[in-house]
Amino acid sequence: MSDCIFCKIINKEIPSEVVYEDEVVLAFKDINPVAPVHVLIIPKKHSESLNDLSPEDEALVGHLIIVATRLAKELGIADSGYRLVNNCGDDGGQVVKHLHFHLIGGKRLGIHIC
Ligand code: DGP
Repeated sequence: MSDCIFCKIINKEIPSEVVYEDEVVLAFKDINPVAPVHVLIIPKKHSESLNDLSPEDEALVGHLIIVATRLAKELGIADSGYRLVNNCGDDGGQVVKHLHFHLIGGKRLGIHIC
């Protein structure tokens, strides 16, 4: 989508610190990290949110999560623990309307989820 900031990051029109990339997924450092490790994992195909997914996206979503677990290991937070978060829609706190998962870790996170 032409006005989507994450599509621009995928297309390298906006710079980012990429930590992983393949044909269908991009992972890059969040511009406003809330923890020592804060990476965004996104599908290259534009979907606005989890609400846009269909059964055909099952493998893609599985791949996004497997990439997240691999990155957690590579970034050294797998053993200590981490959070994999999706904000869906306005009430869910989603600001950027391109599906993404936050991989957050490297410190003891608060227990509150709302
Ligand atoms: P969310 O609230 O779930 O939509 O989180 C969006 C995240 O995207 C937020 O943590 C900040 C991050 N973000 C927004 N714009 C940019 C950008 O241009 N570059 C990078 N690296 N991250 C961005």
